[in-house]
Amino acid sequence: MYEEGTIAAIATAQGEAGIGIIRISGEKALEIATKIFRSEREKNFNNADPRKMYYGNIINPESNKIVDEVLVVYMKAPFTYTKEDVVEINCHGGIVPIRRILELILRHGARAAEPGEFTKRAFLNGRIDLSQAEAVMDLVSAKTEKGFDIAMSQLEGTLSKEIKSMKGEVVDILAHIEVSIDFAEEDIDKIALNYLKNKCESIETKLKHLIKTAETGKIIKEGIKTVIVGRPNVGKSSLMNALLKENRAIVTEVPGTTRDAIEEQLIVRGFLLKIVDTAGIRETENIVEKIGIERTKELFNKADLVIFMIDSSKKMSSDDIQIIELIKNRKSLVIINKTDLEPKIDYSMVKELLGEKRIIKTSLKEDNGVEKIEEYIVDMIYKGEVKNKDDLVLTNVRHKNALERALTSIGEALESINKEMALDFIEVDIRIVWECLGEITGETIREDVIDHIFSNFCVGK
Ligand SMILES: Nc1nc2c(ncn2[C@@H]2O[C@H](COP(=O)(O)OP(=O)(O)OP(=O)(O)O)[C@@H](O)[C@H]2O)c(=O)[nH]1
Ligand SMILES: [Mg+2]
Repeated sequence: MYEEGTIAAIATAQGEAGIGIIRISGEKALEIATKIFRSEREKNFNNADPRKMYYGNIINPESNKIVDEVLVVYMKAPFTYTKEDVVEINCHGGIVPIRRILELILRHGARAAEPGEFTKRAFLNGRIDLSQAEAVMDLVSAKTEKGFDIAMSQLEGTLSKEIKSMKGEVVDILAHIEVSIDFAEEDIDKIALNYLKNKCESIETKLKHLIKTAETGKIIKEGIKTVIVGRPNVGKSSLMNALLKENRAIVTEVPGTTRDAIEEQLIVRGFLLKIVDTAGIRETENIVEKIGIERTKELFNKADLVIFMIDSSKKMSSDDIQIIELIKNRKSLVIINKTDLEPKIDYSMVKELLGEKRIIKTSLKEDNGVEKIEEYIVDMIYKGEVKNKDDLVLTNVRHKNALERALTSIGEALESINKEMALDFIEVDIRIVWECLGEITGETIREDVIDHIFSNFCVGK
């Protein structure tokens, strides 16, 4: 699993940029740099002070030609990203200099790093645990501020700490079982069983809470799939445009304007919203419109949130009632639009049919109510599962799966306790819990799984 040797890779994105960085990590990092780097200030780079930037040139030692003008820094083990000797070369940010320098490094004793290999070394050398290493990847790939904040907090160890504390409790339970097995061979002490039961229940509660946050975590990482539905002409495309703050969808006074769904992504108060404006739903003979409506229904089924729009200047129709049936058991928000016009809608009927749902009144013509919709979306994300907005949130499916397996086993342990089964039985389940928790931080995970995790990283990270 730990491939020896000094590794090198381009750490910055490849394209035209101010600078590009090439990173070398391993025993030979300094030796390689000394071969190819010439600096006025330090003739022998082997004697370079750690963490000091040196100005100079990368030279091809075979031809003595200058490859690029650079800044180089040497970082001495173990106080580096990988806990090994690291050299970073800052060169001009074009594709040619970066690749030439990397080739030179590879010719002088390093090998090309695998995807995520620097971070893998940081993990294998014990600087960070596996969940923190995964957070590094989430940081790099974060598309929203919230996604970034959560990854940052996991890198700092919020999740690791929680898992460690749970593991501590599990170890206590195991120790208790060991002692009880040794001392009370025949009749298991009631007090001991009660103690075990309380401990297991406490862990069960914590696991359940953490697993629940995964729903929020998924939304933060992948975005909220939102679909706007309603009868033709109620203002769906106008809402899409208002949220996007641009005229993306065509808005006209003709009902049936939107024929094919339009999907856009936008950031609402730090969250990614994947929003779809759809063809208005109504009974129709028009074939194009019919297909559009069918597609609306498909999108509807995949959505995390359904925004159902009604026109307050019209009476509700059977088409509305049909949509209400569809959203009954869905996370949905009701918007009553066109409140600037003379109301024709029967509000008591709205209340009766949709009383449970959150209703927001808007006039998109007068730019009224969009803020409330944004607020609702943010609240919806946090509601229930995450009380405090800085709480720990699960964003990784692997972590969630491990916790779900831990939860199953703790449930089985509790069942055995309730049946007053032999302690050995209980112990087996508790050990599984311990292993599942260790998979998250990386102590009890198979090598091939670790390799697989890092293979999804980018090269140079
Ligand atoms: N008075 C008033 N008119 C509005 C309001 N919101 C939208 N409209 C108008 O209503 C008409 C229809 O708006 P759209 O946004 O195209 O409605 P839609 O639901 O996308 O319609 P389809 O694509 O046909 O299903 C346009 O003429 C809008 O300018 C509002 O709050 N008040
Ligand atoms: Mg439309």
